[in-house]
Amino acid sequence: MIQTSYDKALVVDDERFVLRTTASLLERLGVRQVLTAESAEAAIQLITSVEQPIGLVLSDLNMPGVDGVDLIRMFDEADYRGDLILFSGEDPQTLSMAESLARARKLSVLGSMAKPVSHATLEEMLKRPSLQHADKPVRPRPLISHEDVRAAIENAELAPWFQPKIDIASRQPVGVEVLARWPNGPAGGPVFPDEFIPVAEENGLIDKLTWLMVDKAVAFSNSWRDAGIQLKVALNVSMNSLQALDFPTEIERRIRDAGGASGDFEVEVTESRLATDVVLPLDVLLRLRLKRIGLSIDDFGTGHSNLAQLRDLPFDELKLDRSFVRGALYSGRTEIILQASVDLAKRLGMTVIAEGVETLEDWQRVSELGCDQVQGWFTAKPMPGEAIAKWYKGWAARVAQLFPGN
Ligand code: G
Ligand code: G
Ligand code: MN
Repeated sequence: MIQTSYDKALVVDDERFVLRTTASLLERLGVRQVLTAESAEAAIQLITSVEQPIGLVLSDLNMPGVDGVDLIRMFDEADYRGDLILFSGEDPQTLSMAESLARARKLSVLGSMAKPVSHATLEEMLKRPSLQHADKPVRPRPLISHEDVRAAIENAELAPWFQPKIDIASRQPVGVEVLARWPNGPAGGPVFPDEFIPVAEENGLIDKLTWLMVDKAVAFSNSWRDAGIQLKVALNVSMNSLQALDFPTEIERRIRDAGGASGDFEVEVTESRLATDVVLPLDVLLRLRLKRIGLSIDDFGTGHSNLAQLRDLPFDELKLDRSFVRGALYSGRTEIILQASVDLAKRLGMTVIAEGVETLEDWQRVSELGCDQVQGWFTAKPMPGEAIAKWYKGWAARVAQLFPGN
């Protein structure tokens, strides 16, 4: 018997027989307590009322009065943060669409399966890594004010954290992505970018935030260089900031004034939450290129990143969105899209990096697809600049363990 990490699970189906058999399967697989619900409404009530959170929900996709689309919306609106397995008598294509819909809503879907639920399939699915954002708070916090964000930027309370990028062929760290962190927010604890980036964007503070990240990141970059560590530093810049024609000159000046070289930096173009249909200005991108600042298209496969941009704009790196990278393990269709994206980018002469690589299995898969680099929790979570040198040394030892013999 495997030992699952689930304390409490919930099975949702309108047929009692299915409830009973599935619940007993889960118990045999080591789940301590299994609750059941005969309707979506009853399930939502349990999810929102039970004190000890439910870690896993197995739900039928089609129940009287509630179809799969409603069901997924209900889980999302109930702010369910545990893992989810969908099952149904529908065809595999429908199941896979439902899975994608749930993922688009940021639900942590382990997978989907056809009825009847079998012991072997369930056992395999329970071993899959959870997609829960483990280092993020489970409940949304109260909204933070733009005064707080402004003060945090002006007092330089925000810090750049860094997540390594590794070259697959050489297994060497080649760069780091800068991710803004606010360690001591208004409520005392850390505040994550999902909360303060939108506030900064909506209140005209995003450029100030970018410059703070640049100034601080260049200082770290210098210290690594002095220690013999060469890492290209990738800054997240929202499309809104790139509308300003003087952006390239300003970023270059900041890098130079802080003692860095612009060729050691790149810009990851991220979607702005303000305007989703802004066009990236070619003149700004061209200027960045002339200054040897790398250009990376972020979150490829979602939102703003599209084929027209690949056609028209001089990107040198493509970052595959992590939702694709994770999904690749479980869906044939995703894998086809992923393979085509990688081939396309390679033929356009771009470097391809896979985000969200969490396991060695992910690493091997994206390596087989032809990706050049990986980034993700498998190699390292984002860390403060002071921690990079130590991590860098430790990585060499880990490579020797992970890939013995070469
Ligand atoms: O680790 P993570 O929670 O840091 O980042 C969440 C999101 O916030 C990512 O999509 C990332 O692009 C964005 N983000 C993180 N740091 C910055 C930043 O300095 N500027 C901008 N514009 N976006 C950032
Ligand atoms: O800019 P971008 O949206 O790509 O930001 C990267 C985001 O992904 C950050 O929120 C970062 O903390 C997160 N992240 C980085 N590596 C992993 C990973 O392996 N798994 C998951 N789930 N998130 C990751
Ligand atoms: Mn990014």
